[in-house]
Amino acid sequence: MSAIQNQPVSRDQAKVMRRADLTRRLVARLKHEEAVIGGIGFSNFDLFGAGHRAQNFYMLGSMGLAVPIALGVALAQKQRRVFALEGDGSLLMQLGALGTVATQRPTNLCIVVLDNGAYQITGGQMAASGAGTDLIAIARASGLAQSAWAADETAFEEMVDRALTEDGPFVIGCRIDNARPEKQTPRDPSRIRDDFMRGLGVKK
Ligand SMILES: Cc1ncc(C[n+]2csc(CCOP(=O)(O)OP(=O)(O)O)c2C)c(N)n1
Repeated sequence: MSAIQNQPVSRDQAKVMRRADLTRRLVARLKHEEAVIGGIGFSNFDLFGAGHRAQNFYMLGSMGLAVPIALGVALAQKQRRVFALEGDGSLLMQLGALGTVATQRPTNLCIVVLDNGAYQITGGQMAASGAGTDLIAIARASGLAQSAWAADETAFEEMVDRALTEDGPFVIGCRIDNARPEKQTPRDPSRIRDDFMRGLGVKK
């Protein structure tokens, strides 16, 4: 049994949820300047759409970097909880990051995998996850025992609460829809970097 969810469900059993709604639910639970890294794809658009926070970083341009960036922040600032919001296509491009997280074992890191089975932002091409590749099974096999699919929104919130209060690393798998994002992140990478560094207290 996974430590992060009391009643584990398979990817097929997990409810397909609204990506923007899940992102809002996550952000609403953050009270202690937790860092959130939104990966390329619609995950960072929805993170911006949920309301800009100084501790948000929006990855533009490169797939698969939300987890490595979040890992770096988690290791550098162990007192801060850190979330990575990564699309399934992007995580598939950087699967080795899961083994690196398992090796480093940051207790303050939670990876949220947003799985729509597709590369949505580039036109909805099917990803391996859409044909049965189970990213939570891969996370567990990579050494991340506290990995589970969120059965529904209530389970997702419970899992986020555990990630905010208990020792990780955690991986939360979310089946999500293909809705268009409500907003787009302004494309200004150096400003995103500088704002984030200020938000983490490492730049004046
Ligand atoms: C190395 C690399 N390959 C391809 C692209 C083009 N690209 C940008 S986003 C994206 C799809 C991302 O898929 P996913 O992470 O599942 O997010 P979604 O679009 O479904 O929200 C692709 C193929 C890229 N930016 N970088």
